[in-house]
Amino acid sequence: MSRLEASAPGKEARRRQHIWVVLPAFNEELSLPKLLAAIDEAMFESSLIYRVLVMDDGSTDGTAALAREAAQTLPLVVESHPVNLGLGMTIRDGLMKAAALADPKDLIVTMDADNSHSPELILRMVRLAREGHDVVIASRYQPGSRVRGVPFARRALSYWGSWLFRLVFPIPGVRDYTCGYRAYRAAVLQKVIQQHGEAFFDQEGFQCMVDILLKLRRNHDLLFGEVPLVLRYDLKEGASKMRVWRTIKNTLGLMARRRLGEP
Ligand SMILES: Nc1nc2c(ncn2[C@@H]2O[C@H](COP(=O)(O)OP(=O)(O)O)[C@@H](O)[C@H]2O)c(=O)[nH]1
Ligand SMILES: [Mg+2]
Repeated sequence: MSRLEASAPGKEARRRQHIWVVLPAFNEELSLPKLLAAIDEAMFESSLIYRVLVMDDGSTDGTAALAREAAQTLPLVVESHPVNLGLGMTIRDGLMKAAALADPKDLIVTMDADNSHSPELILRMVRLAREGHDVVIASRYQPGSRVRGVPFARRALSYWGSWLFRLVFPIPGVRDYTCGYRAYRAAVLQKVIQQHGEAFFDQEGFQCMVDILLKLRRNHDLLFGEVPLVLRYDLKEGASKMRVWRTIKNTLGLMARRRLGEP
């Protein structure tokens, strides 16, 4: 009884909400098995029905093979890019695929595949979404947020970035514009994909996360919320894949274009 749940006698069977966890993964063989086990445990303890979508981005290590092996025992789909296309295109393809598979009432979650985000937080994101939020962000800037093991320069960058975004592009309810850990109501993504197609996700690098928010912000009906993130960067296996200067340059360029009203 996973897809369809029995209802009261005489009523039609109802489908319970599914949580689609999209994992953009580039050479994450060290983290992926632990993360998949942690997601499964968290979903089981929270009594949530889930599917994982591993979006392998042309990894050259064992990421794709490990994911396919895990698919034997876990509710998991693997999609692979033949070559490395970068985070933006991977988020695009992961969200498009999840939106195509999901029911409008489902929730689509993206999180890093590097073990720095705890899947236990998904339960709170689900609660906020069920209480009426359309997008829920795991935020480093809420009471109760904690950050462990992030180098000072990265921390400072993200902190001042948050201030700049709030000043230039305020979105009620949003303080963390760049974190990759988010939940979207599936209906919201399905609608923008129906309207704009894959062109909705046109930023190639790490600035894709900001870009999605700036585009969704145009829809004034949407409600954004945040839950406090405990970022365990100290648990991250391997180095960060973010090219910091390139990301700063691309993000500032994106802000300037959006401010000037260009697409
Ligand atoms: N698809 C794809 N994913 C990437 C790439 N670079 C990083 N990622 C993924 O994006 C997420 C964020 O990268 P990460 O190194 O954790 O960045 P940081 O946490 O901001 O330092 C992780 O899940 C990575 O596997 C890339 O070139 N392609
Ligand atoms: Mg990370």
